[in-house]
Amino acid sequence: MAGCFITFEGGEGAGKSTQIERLKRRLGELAQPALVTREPGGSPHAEEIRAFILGGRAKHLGPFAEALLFAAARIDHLDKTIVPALKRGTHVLCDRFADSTRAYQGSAGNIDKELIDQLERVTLRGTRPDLTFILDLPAEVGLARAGERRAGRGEGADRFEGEEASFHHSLRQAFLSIARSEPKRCVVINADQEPDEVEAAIWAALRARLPQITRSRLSEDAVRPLDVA
Ligand code: T5A
Repeated sequence: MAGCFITFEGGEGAGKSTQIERLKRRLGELAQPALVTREPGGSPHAEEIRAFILGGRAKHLGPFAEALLFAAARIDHLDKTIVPALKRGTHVLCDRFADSTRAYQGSAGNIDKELIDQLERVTLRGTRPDLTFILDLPAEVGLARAGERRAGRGEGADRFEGEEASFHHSLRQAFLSIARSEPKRCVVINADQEPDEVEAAIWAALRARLPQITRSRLSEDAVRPLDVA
């Protein structure tokens, strides 16, 4: 596909949304159009499923049923938003994707890995991220950040923020384990530093992994020889 598919993963309050907006801005300066989207959500039907899950209404069904709901939302998101954008040459920056199901429902929710593998295969149908940034930080630091932000908005903890500390610690290990198992796709970024430092680390990794999107499309157009054939 013409666009690059980049996902951001990590525990609660890791700084994904903050960094996605910064990256979109940088890419925009290079005339590299990027679409920002999120999971669960990112398409009208998937947003409905998001409200249902994060409102805690599927919790009593257990982690496998929740994984199926995340997958249903992902199918719609892929079909309506992600794949069309990639096909028209727009890069997609996605706040969480299939690795979150692996970590939250698979590892932390104790679902058999083989089952998660099968679900992922039928859900993604071959559309996998070109690059995944795993924003890593101690669970307590991320939860404190997310809690502060929610308090500022007068909101309470959502479905997963409200889980016990052990759940959040196992999430961190799950994301690190995904990164170890797929080193070509995943880059672990230390998210326990200032936003500018995190941004610089992400940009350096992007330049190393996907150099074609860190160059200006405008200057390429300027130097491209005329097609005289
Ligand atoms: N989920 C999702 C599953 O269980 N399975 C799945 O398959 C999927 C797709 C989604 C929930 O669903 C679960 C995981 C989640 O629990 P959400 O509301 O989308 O929920 O929440 P999160 O994805 O966790 O995102 P958050 O909004 O909580 O965190 P972000 O986006 O990682 O962090 P961000 O950038 O909003 O920053 C949080 C706060 O910290 C500050 C920001 O200003 C903000 O106030 N901040 C920093 N502070 C200090 N230093 C830095 N470097 C900072 N960077 C940001």
